Amino acid sequence: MLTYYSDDHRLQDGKAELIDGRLEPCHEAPVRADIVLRHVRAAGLGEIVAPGDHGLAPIARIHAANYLGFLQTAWPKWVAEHGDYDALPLNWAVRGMRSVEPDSIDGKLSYFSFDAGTPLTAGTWQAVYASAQVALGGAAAVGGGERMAFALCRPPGHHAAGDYFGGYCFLNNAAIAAQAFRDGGAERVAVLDVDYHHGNGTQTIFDDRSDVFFASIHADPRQEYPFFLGHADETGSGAGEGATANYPLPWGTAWGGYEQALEQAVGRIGTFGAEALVISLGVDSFKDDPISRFRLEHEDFLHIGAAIAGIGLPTLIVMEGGYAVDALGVNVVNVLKGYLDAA
Ligand code: OKP
Ligand code: ZN
Repeated sequence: MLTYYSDDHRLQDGKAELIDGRLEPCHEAPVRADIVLRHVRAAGLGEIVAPGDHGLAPIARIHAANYLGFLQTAWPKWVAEHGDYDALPLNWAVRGMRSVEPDSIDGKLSYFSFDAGTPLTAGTWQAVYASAQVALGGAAAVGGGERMAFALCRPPGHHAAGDYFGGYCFLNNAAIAAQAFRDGGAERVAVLDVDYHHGNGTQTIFDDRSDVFFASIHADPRQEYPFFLGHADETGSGAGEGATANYPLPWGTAWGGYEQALEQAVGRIGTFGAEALVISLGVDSFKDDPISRFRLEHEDFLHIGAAIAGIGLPTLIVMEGGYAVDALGVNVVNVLKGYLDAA
């Protein structure tokens, strides 16, 4: 297998996120990708490849032009207004308020985001652009005949929608890759999101589309972030009715409960008839994850990999979350090994 990777992920190195009422060091930090890369190398899983530059066009297939413009110009505007420190939005439009894009940088930050856990920094654009390129490099390899590739994306992407950031995500790498498969000739594409958190961005992007099936297994939004999407009765809208499947699970879920949801999701993807598969791979379902409350063990990630291989489609595995840094490499490599052993 091939692993796609770019050193530019380091350029997103935020100082702090607002979490549980405190400003704390960012969980989504460069060390995450370093550890995963080291374990992929040590396990001898194959070559590490640079993605090349596939340009802005495949990103603009998913993200709105005004949002991409905002991401590329926000930093100097923020510095001019406040100074050379990370930007965080602070308030949002809720029921009864209007969605009119403000002129000031503080207003724009709020308009294009949904939480205060996702600092925009000097290097954010370059890092998220590179992360999207990593996904596109992997998609090109799979489109070109590789059975599976691993896109070691960082920052992650699945919380980012067409025109807003949040949940450590700015560009939706998995959605960009899924669209690249479509534009490369695949009639139908499936996205399976196994991150602990619901992939609200990906779901929103493909909600009304019948050509991209989205399935997500995640902590119940009644209990867990991102709170406002991911319920079981969300099944897609318009032409996309029936092309979304959500499997919310309670805090404390261990392999027994997880496996049942995974089997159902895999079954739905099988009947959808996709020609390519994108996996949003979060390993924050691990028992020791510092911000999550599932109870998966190291070995359960082998089973996730095997289940993905069982779908039998050309597959791009895209890195999303996972914050138990010491365990991150083992858990990700277990998914990859589980896949390779079963394929
Ligand atoms: C990104 B990904 C928990 C607050 C959570 C944001 C979590 C983003 C997760 N009390 N804040 O899906 O791994
Ligand atoms: Zn997550």
